[in-house]
Amino acid sequence: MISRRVCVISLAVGTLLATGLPVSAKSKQNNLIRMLDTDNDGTVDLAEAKAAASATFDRLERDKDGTLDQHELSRRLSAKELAAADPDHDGTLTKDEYLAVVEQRFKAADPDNDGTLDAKELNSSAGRALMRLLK
Ligand SMILES: [Ca+2]
Ligand SMILES: [Ca+2]
Ligand SMILES: [Ca+2]
Repeated sequence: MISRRVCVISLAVGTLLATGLPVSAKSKQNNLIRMLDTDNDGTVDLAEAKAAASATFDRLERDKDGTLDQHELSRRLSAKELAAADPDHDGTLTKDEYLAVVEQRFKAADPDNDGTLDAKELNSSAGRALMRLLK
């Protein structure tokens, strides 16, 4: 699957409708949304989160053995979280396993269950846990 990010990135620059959003502290979060929001609808859906996570996986996967170990994951997952996400208990995550954690965290960050994350949801503790896997 090829990300649509490349073609949409130029659109994202032009469409900055920050009117309804208070507080300057939010602007960092908005940058985050714009970075992930490849269809430019103002929210992050699961496909967008997974596309970002997949790119992050490839970036973190320095020794190119196809999996992320605790060292490569750094502090994105605790040892306990890694163990829970690692059904074959070999101490590493394949991309599928990594994306499964992303999906779990996405759902945890989407309490209204509408399939998208807005700025407020991304900024919740569950949303921030998700973001750690995406960047
Ligand atoms: Ca979107
Ligand atoms: Ca590796
Ligand atoms: Ca939502």
